[in-house]
Amino acid sequence: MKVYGPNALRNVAVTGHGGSGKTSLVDALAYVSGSSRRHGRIKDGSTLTDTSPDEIERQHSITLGPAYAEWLDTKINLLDTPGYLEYLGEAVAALSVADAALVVLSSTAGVEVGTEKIWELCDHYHLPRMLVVAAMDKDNADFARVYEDARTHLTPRVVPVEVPVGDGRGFHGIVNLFSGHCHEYKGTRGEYEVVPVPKELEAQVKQYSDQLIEAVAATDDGLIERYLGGEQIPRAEFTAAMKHAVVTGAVVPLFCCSSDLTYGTRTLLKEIVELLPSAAEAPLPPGGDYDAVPLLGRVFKTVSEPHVGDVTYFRLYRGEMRNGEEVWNAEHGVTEKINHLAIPQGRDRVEVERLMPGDIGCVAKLKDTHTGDTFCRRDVPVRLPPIDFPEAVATAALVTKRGEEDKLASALHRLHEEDPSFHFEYNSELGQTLIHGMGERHFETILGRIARRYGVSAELTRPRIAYRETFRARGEGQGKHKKQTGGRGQYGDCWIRIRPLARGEGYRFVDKVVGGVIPNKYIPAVDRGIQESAMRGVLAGHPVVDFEAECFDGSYHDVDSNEMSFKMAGIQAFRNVAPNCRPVLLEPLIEVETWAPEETLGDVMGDLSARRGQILGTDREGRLTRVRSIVPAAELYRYSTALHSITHGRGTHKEKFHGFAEAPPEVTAKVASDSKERAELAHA
Ligand SMILES: Nc1nc2c(ncn2[C@@H]2O[C@H](COP(=O)(O)OP(=O)(O)OP(=O)(O)O)[C@@H](O)[C@H]2O)c(=O)[nH]1
Ligand SMILES: [Mg+2]
Repeated sequence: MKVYGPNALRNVAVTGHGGSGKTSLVDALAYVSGSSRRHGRIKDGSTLTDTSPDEIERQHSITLGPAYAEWLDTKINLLDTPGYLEYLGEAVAALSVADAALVVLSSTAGVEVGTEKIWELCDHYHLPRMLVVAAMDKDNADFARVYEDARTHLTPRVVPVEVPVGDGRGFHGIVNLFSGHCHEYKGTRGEYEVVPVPKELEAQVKQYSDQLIEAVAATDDGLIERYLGGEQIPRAEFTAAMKHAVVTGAVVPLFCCSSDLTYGTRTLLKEIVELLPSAAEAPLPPGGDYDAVPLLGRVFKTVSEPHVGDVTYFRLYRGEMRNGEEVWNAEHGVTEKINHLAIPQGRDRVEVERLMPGDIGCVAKLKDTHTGDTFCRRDVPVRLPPIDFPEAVATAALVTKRGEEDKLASALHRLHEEDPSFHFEYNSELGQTLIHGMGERHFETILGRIARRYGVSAELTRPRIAYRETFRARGEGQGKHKKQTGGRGQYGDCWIRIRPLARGEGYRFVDKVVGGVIPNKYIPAVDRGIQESAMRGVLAGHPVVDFEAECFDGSYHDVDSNEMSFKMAGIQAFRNVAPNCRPVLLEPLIEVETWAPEETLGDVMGDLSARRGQILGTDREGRLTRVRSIVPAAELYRYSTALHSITHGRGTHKEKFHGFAEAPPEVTAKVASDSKERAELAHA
């Protein structure tokens, strides 16, 4: 394999909404360039970057897939990303190491939610972009409409640089506005013949050309003067100005292609080389001054592969890396030996002796290196800021067979290191393992991997709810603990008053004992007893909160009293008094923000009401409407799945803990009876 230096490298994240044609395009580009030997197809499960069994089975991408295409003495690294929002973490990882993005638009659907989300992320990472309308050969493909859509919903700076000849099944050529040539496609490797521009397209070509030249000239004072003076701008000069406009984001060029037919792929390869920044030109990652750092690389993906073990993918920013060398992982403080240094092409790895700065490589069997880590030299340690993985939006509980809990935890741990967009915890209050991530589809993928790779089967269930209890009335009473069993006895006696506190105030203990009726040293024991008993609940076994307990009287025995006896007295007192203080159940409430298209709003709000949600308000955000609501946590299980189906995949949501509120009587009754059942089962 040829060695490419930073000037001859392009790092491009191929992104867009789910199913827009990214994987097919990456495959076609690699194939047409000659860097990949066959032209794979989604339906045959033979593409370069959808290689895992679950990707092949579901026919969509789940993880990011690295590939490359060599064209015009340049190595174009293509990072194929999944489009579905459940796997957004993978797209974020790719964007965080790319120098530019190729945003793929569906020729039939145009701009979709995923496109908008990706667009925001590209803004966040300040990435130069090219847009491409893929699958132009599909029935109902409509280039003009998609262009209009991109202009209104993504950016007014989008400018077509190509005009398709024929839409849908009739798609057979492309007019290139740079050259003014019309390409008529022949063959299956993007080959074409130059033919005259069809008469019926002349007006359109003229309009788009003028628009393109004006847009580019406008970014350069000298150029605009010459253009307005009627001068023809030479091609090389125009390309340089165009590149500058693309890199600064002043212009976003729009292309079109068909990956299935390979039409338009050669131009796309050429324009990636000509218009997108090289690894030498692209800025170093933000977060520090890395100019003088001799070695800097970022791990953006790790995956454990059958027969190979862990494979680590990284982007090198500074310094060369040689096979057999050692690097320092500052995150985990370990020296890692680089063995089998390779360049990834889908699931294949082309072994190389050295990797140049700017390139993307992979290495097998590292000791302790995970997604997001930084490679550097031990004498100049650096840690790049962490990758901004998206916040979790869904939670579920996991159950596994008895005795498999440890295996499950260690499998989840391994997988989390590969995919930091999910995390998990054992919640001791609920007695459940909880998983937080991007949605049920994400969880199912994770469970599938755990089963296949580690042989642990687990299922998703409804998470238990962390209810609380509190009081609505005051009460007072005694707790007396007295035991006389042969030798030394036990004696503790206290009187307490309980008073409700405001929501969120927690627990307060007040010592009102006078005259030493309970010796000072035993009073903390009474407090502990009350707290311990309150933890076990009154109504339904959930911790009691927001109340004050005041100890105001009691008695003791010179010989038999001790701390234990007064703790028992505190427990007794709470048990006696609490049932008379009108205990109530508190349920956790979640603040939910839902984004949905206007036309689905009725259904979205109806669904929230059915979940006992209280709508706080709605407002417009771009093309979507945001609905703010407060919904009981108990009603939110599988909300992301429901929202997905109500909005046909276009809705998203965020959750944030809001607080506790008194549960309605029917909920209280149900929770209390469930808790009684559980207690009886436990005693049986
Ligand atoms: N007719 C036609 N179909 C295409 C073309 N490109 C992709 N498709 C089809 O469109 C569907 C989606 O293509 P993918 O390449 O998987 O799209 P993707 O953007 O990678 O999808 P995700 O990974 O799920 O986000 C598949 O059924 C493809 O066969 C094309 O050029 N022409
Ligand atoms: Mg894909």
